[in-house]
Amino acid sequence: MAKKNQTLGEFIIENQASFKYTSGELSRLINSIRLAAKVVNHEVNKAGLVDIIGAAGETNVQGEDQQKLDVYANEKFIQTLTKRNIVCGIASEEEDDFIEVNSQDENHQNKYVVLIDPLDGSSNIDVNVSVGTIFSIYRRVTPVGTPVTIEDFLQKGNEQVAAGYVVYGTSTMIVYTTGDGVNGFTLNPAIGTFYLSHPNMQFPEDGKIYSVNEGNYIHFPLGVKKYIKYCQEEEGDRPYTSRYIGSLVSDFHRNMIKGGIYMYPKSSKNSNGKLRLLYECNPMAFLAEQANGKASDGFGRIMDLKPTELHQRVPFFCGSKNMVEKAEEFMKEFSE
Ligand code: P6P
Repeated sequence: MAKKNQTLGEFIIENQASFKYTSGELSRLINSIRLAAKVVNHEVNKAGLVDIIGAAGETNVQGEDQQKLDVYANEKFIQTLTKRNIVCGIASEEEDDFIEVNSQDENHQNKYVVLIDPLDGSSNIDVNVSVGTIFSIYRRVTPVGTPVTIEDFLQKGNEQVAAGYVVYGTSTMIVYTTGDGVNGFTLNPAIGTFYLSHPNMQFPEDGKIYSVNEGNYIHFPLGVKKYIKYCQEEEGDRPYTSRYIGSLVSDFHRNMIKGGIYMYPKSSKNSNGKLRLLYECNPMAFLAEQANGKASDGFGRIMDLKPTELHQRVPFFCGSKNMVEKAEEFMKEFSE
């Protein structure tokens, strides 16, 4: 049972036995993410002071300008995960293809693959708005002893064994699940220790916050337009409040605490939306469902989708259960 002010390290050890697979490997994996989070946090917190912000002059596989901090965060998480000799493969938003980790696993005995968005919301870095890291962990499905393959990464979200995020905000937090609820840990930067500050996080079933980039309104499907107008009309506990930070992790985190819905729908500009299924939507969906929330592509459960490509995008509706279900009603009623 989670006890407030427990350290992340104590929590991992205490809950290790409840995890159906572990011989400690997953614990070591979460610990490596904890270490990388502290290292990246240190750089994020001083991004304004050194010449580390601003585009690195290259673009990533998504065609987006790569900020130097994107590159740094990507390198740190990959290095830390590789060094611990626990994973057999890593996929990252910043890498065109998956990385086979066999530098220390030449016999391919490691059982886990990790998918990461090393610094989500990076366009906010040089305007001092919070950003985040998102991670998703699976057990490999191809035989141990053979090289990892793309099939190990293209698993449905409901096969995840763990998922979480780091939010580099007014404080730095790690929020994660191993399938037994969601717990949040806040970093005490003075001593570099994460403490359990938000045990058993739960989405309120209802909320009064909707998060969507309304600048895309004219490009949205009719069902999304109708739902946004529903949020804005004078009726009962509406109009709702519009809050959109432009960082999925931050909008999700606020909505999980206060109640709300985050939407990144498809549009005439983005036929499958913008967010990536494997390292953004699936991990956030796992967290949402573990916190009594819901995650949908507007018509069905995100974690039931069978991935076909590493960087594929899907429409994303996530948050308080009743709000997501209401949005789904509009999507179904006005589907084109
Ligand atoms: P837009 C950041 O790039 C991100 O992936 C999410 O974190 C964020 O919610 C969204 O894209 C913002 O996209 O098109 O509204 O600027």
